[in-house]
Amino acid sequence: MMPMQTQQQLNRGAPLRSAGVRRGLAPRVLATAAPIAPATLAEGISEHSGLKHLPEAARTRALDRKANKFEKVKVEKCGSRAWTDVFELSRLLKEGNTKWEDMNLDDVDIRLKWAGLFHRGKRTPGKFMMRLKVPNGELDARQLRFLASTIAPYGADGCADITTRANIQLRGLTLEDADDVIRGLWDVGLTSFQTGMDSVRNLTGNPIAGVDPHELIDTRPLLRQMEAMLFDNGKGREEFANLPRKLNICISSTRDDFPHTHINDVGFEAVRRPDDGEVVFNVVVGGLFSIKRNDVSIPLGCSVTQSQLMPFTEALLRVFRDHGPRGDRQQTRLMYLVEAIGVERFRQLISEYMGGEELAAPVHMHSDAPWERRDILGVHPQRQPGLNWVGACVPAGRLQAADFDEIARVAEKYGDGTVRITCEENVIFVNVPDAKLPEMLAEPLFQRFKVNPGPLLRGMVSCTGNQFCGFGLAETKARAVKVVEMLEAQVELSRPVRIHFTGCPNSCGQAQVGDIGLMGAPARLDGKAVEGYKIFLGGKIGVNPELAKEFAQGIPALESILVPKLKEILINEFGAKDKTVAA
Ligand code: SRM
Ligand code: SF4
Repeated sequence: MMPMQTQQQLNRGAPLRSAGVRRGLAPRVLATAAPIAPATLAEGISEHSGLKHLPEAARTRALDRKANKFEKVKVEKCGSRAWTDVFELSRLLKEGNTKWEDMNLDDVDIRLKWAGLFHRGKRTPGKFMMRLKVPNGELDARQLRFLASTIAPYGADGCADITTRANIQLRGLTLEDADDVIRGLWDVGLTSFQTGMDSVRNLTGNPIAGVDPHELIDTRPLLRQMEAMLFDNGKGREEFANLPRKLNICISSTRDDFPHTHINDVGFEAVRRPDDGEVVFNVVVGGLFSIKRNDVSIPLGCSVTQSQLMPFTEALLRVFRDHGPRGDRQQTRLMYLVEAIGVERFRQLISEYMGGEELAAPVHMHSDAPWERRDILGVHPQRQPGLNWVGACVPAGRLQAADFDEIARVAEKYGDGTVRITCEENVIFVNVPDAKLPEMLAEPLFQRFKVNPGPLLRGMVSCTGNQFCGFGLAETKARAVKVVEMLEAQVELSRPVRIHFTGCPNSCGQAQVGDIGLMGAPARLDGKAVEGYKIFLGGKIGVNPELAKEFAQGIPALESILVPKLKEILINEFGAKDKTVAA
């Protein structure tokens, strides 16, 4: 537990509640923001500085007067130090040898994110969210049970979420317990390292990889290998700890584009080469959502073979690290580097970093046959005869400790003891024999996590929202479930409609990907400022992806206003029938 005195200090609001903190920075960071004189370089770079792995030009950018404040935090001490600091802080707190008020605020609020610990200082002071890495969203029963054990001790504060990157976030953790949880994660083959700040995010692939009759390649071994290479088997790779910004990478193996290559910084699209039938990957780069800009990725103009995939990814990361912008934080994502130097030069740099490796031209990938993006919830025959995958809807992705245990039990009893979690925040059981289906589907778990949910619940996605997230302008998860339930009671739809809720313009809930997107935004009601949403329409994923466009703004978040507004949209734009009106 957090010391009482500190809890009071946090509640009192000083100094953590300053404007700096609201933006994710403590006042002390702002105070140390003066540029470091070039003389520091001449004296040699501290082994603790984030400059250590940067070449001269990148150091200059990191030290520039115009470098953003996170660059200064990294110059002072590399985020990778959190990989040892977290154990030290946990130990000192457990022994009672340090107090919260004595700790470095940059470490607690910023650098610990490199170890996957996000202090939820604004909403739940003293409690941390821990973000994991689950490559390709695949978990086994042992891992699921361990996850249950990490949150169970925190009672009502402890819960978890499946994220929009097919990943797990644990909630309610204290820093005292972090060291034990990290060691336990390693023991079961998971990690929380390099999941936050300027690191590569969870690697996403096809959630039905290996069982999908339509996949071109099983994305799991590729992503596992990439994970091991990029993050040194979960222990953290210092060389990649000081990127200019986060980087999202995914591999898509079907025309459904389940991992959304169009909104990842780096997307690998599997395609079969017509001449020799080998599966290679067309590369697209620069997709991003942010407060300032939302864009789909653009073709890099090359394809990579399976044997080039790892060296290519490693080289791309080095190019981004060494050449990426480090000024205005809102202009540091990969797209800005690609635009600044041009697609050709960016591709050429990657090839140079690969030792002059030739990169082949992209391969024409789509057959002209129409393709409807598949809905993978429900029971589906696998490519292995007699076996099925069973997709179940986890409303808003929220899980309790008991849910993890129950998912593990069901996966072991009826499947092969593994599950996949998805970017739509759902869970897929695999390798279920035909004969076991009836008994499995009668399990109580599927009364809550429905295998055949309604047309809106099955496509509903929600970010964390202001329940835990300091950026949140609106509550999302609980409201999303409520609003969708109310709408399903009132309208009849002939096809599913995907509604994405996101609490602010960072768009972690991918509002622009949904058929309908709701984004937390200011609104007014009877002249007073209230929580509200913007509404987006028309997101498309897969072949010819499109981002949803803003349709309405300033909609108060009250169900009495939101539900009729969405009902009208469903009727006018999606052909819904009003069930409340007699025929
Ligand atoms: Fe996100 C920051 C949650 C997917 C764009 N995101 C945050 C933080 C860390 C802010 C904070 O410190 O509180 C949120 C943590 C809240 C919490 O307590 O959970 C947060 N993002 C999430 C998750 C959990 C949403 C969810 O409910 O699923 C997702 C975790 C993914 C994961 O497992 O790693 C999550 N975030 C995304 C996505 C979607 C995606 O990757 O497909 C995006 C948009 C795509 C993109 O990145 O281009 C996204 N998050 C952001 C941004 C805007 C980035 C930018 O360039 O400006 C921020 C703010 C930032 O990084 O400064 C942000
Ligand atoms: Fe937080 Fe905004 Fe991301 Fe939602 S979209 S998790 S509110 S940063």
